[in-house]
Amino acid sequence: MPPTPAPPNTGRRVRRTPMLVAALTGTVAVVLAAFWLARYGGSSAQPSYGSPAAVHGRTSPAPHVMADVNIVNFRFTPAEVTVKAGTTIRWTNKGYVPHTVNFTDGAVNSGVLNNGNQFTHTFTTPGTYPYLCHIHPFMHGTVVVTP
Ligand SMILES: [Cu+2]
Repeated sequence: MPPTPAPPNTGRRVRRTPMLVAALTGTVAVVLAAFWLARYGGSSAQPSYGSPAAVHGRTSPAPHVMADVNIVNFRFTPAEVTVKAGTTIRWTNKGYVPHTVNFTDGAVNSGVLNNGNQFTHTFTTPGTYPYLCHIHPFMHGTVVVTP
């Protein structure tokens, strides 16, 4: 059956009104949603602004932070290093005499480091870590680990 031609004007008006109401309701809903987003979406976006900063703060110690101590001329250079927890210290024997890195508390022992040998240790706990060369006990060094 072919579509009946639209009835005269009166019929159209009757049909338009609900559509207009629906359109208005939709517009109001969109405006309300926009307001809601502006107010609550905005405030909930702020924590997500904060979290990248928090992540950034967390990642800065995480990527391996290294500090170097060279062993030259029967000295640990620098003799004292202050690092943040999570830092790895790398000792390198740049001399031609074997040396060691021995924590005074006995917790860490590098073994003999010959020329060019390296020893690394990651410090996770804040504190003061004195060490010496077992072969030359007059060689002292200290690692200070801050939180
Ligand atoms: Cu030594």
